[in-house]
Amino acid sequence: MKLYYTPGACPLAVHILLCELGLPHELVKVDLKTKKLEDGGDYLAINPKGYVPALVLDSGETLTEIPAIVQYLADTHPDAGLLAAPATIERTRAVEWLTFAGTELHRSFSPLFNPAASDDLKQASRDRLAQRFGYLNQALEGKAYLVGERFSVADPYVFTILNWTFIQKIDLAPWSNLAAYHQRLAQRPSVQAAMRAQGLI
Ligand SMILES: N[C@@H](CCC(=O)N[C@@H](CS)C(=O)NCC(=O)O)C(=O)O
Repeated sequence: MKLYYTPGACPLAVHILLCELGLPHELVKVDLKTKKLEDGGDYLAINPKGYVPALVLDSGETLTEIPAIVQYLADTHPDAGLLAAPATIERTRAVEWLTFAGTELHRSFSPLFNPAASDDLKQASRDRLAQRFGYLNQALEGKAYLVGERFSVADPYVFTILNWTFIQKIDLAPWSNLAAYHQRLAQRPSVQAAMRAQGLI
């Protein structure tokens, strides 16, 4: 498999999962400004959407969109227990968290990384994130992971997004469950392996 990524960006969620599942993979770095690969190749020829991640399977099929990719990886490796069976509440909870991560957390961060975004929009995004972090903090009360008692496909995505709080100087201290959750996941071997491979630690 080939994972098209940019260090520290959201493909880290997929990368963690590949490490968690022990799946052999090649990393291909994408320059998001130029849409070029390190060898000068055109990323748009791989993923016309122009954003990362893209995961090219050994069959040649290209998958995009984090919730879709991680569900595919977990469903094709059911023994790892990273995602419950379809039509169960536990499965739906995992998809609920993946959607929350993508549409509420990830999207709220986007203006903070956008040099063209106004200060007002950036402040509104910080306020929105604070509200969502409050909810997440409550949901994590007494829990080690988002779904049930075990690590699932939802955790690497939320972990990846929480990493951006350090870049954006958002102090997690007011949300102690969230800070502890991030620290706990940061110790996980698959998380460390992916972060090391991306040069983040
Ligand atoms: N909906 C996409 C979002 C991916 C995304 O936002 N990727 C960012 C990096 S974290 C990106 O490549 N941004 C560059 C761009 O949009 O041109 C997914 O779930 O994979």
